[in-house]
Amino acid sequence: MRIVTTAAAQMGPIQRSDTRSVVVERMIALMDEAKAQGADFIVYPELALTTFFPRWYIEDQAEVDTWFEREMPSPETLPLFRRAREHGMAMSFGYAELTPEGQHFNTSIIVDKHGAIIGKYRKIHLPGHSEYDPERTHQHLEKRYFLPGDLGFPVWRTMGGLFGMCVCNDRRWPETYRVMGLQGVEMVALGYNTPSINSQNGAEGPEQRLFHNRLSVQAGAYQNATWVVAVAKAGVEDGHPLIGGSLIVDPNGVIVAECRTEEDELLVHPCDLDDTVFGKTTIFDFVRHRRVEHYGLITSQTGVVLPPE
Ligand code: ING
Repeated sequence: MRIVTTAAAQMGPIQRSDTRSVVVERMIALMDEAKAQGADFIVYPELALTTFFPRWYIEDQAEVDTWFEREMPSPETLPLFRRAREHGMAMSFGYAELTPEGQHFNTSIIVDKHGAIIGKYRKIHLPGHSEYDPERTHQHLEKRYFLPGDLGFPVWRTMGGLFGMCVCNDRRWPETYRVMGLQGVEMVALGYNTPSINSQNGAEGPEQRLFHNRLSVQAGAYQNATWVVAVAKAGVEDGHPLIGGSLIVDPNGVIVAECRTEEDELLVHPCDLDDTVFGKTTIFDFVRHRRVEHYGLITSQTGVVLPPE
């Protein structure tokens, strides 16, 4: 038994006018509740410190940069790191990273129970667009504000197991989980900010968004025999609704806990990392069953092969 009692700390909306300090207070309240329920590890959403600012078209780079953190821990997040160390609790959260070289990433980190940042991931699959699109009901300018991640999908040995991260749109791509699965990952921690409606197809509403969230996360977990903890920033931010539906999914793809609200809401579950062993040594024993020599076409393909005229 290698139990990591894991808390999914879903957060409700963060308004454009909310300060980071007020947000950190909410994160600490969730952390205290997680401690009271015996959690060893707490996972927060993507861009957990601010509103989902990529919905706004901003031309002035200095204004864009106000949404980014130049250092971590930053002055506003120091109380969170301190409380985590007091609780002896590991944590993962997402934030907008501005590097000393001036590069902008949609980043998430894993911090161990001593308060040391042991892992960093930068979002690779950036959805949306880079220029203002008047056709859309709302903007989604991640391609404008962030560079694609340059760290790959690492897996770290910590908390007695193998942990990895991804961010939001990454969870929709099977490659994300498989690259970590091939490294033996036993728990993937991810946050998301997913609009409840599609900016290009009004027909797709929250029900379908929630369905695709479950589908993507359950498939990733099952097909790589890993736990997946997927945590939403939810609710209405300055009039723009985001889905909730945070999940803890076990290595068989079974949802063991799911949020019901679009507010700050905590899930806590004793995740036994040994529950990954059966899948990894039977149906998804990659060494015995994958036939990489036959996959060449897939790795060389760049886009969709259209049917003959
Ligand atoms: N948000 C959304 C997500 O991938 C999206 C964007 C929603 C893309 C639905 C495609 C379909 O969950 C972020 N931040 O990636």
